[in-house]
Amino acid sequence: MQTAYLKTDGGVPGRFSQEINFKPGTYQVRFKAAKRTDFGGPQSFDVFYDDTKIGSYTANSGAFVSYSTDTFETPGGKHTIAFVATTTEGDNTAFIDQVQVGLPKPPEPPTLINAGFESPAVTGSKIGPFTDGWTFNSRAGIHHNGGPFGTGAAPAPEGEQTAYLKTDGGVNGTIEQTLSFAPGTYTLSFKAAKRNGFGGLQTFDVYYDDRVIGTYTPSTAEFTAYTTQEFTATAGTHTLKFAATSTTGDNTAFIDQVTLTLSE
Ligand SMILES: [Ca+2]
Repeated sequence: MQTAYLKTDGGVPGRFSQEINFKPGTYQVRFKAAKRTDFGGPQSFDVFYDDTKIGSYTANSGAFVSYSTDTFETPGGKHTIAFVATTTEGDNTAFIDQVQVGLPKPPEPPTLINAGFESPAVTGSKIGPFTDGWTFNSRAGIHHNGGPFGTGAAPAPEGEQTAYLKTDGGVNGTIEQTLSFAPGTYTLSFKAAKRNGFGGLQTFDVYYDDRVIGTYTPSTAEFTAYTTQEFTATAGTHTLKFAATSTTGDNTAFIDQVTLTLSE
């Protein structure tokens, strides 16, 4: 029924903390965080064990997402776990809930945030730049069934909204998301379609960091399933990106139902 929140407002970053009586050992803090929607900017924050920073985070989705800190060792006794906001300007809020201090768990494969582009909920469309799990540039956005693309957009294969990647005015759309990966070999799957009855075909590349793991040109208005090449991720944060590559004309591809799969 309740969450904590960390605000930055009037240049004062929020902070909350708790002193815990530890048994000696290795621990990790786990929690869920979400951003405040439709007001202010994303809040970033650090988590501390006493004066040791054990993680830095930015709550950039309106839905709660699970996070785990780095592991830390304690000799036992009383120590303080603190959550400290790090933005210094604007009026930014992160909500934090379900904080647990526990034994470390092995890293889990990451979960894409807003994988079906259902957030933010729009009645028509919303063009970037904005961030909601994914970061959309000025030629990418979210489209609702029946929105301004009209019959040019097939109904979303998942939910009621899709992403779109445009090229126009010589600027290419990009949609990207940075995730904390567990090591392993992954593929990214998604569905894509072209815009019907207007403009040309959109081509786009899919990236794991700087590496292209697939190049696509949806040629029908019906959504088609695609899967990238396998890519091997190391532990740590990496970025998945859809980047339009057509350079002239007014071209649009719709994308939905993105799935990240650990294959081994
Ligand atoms: Ca969707």
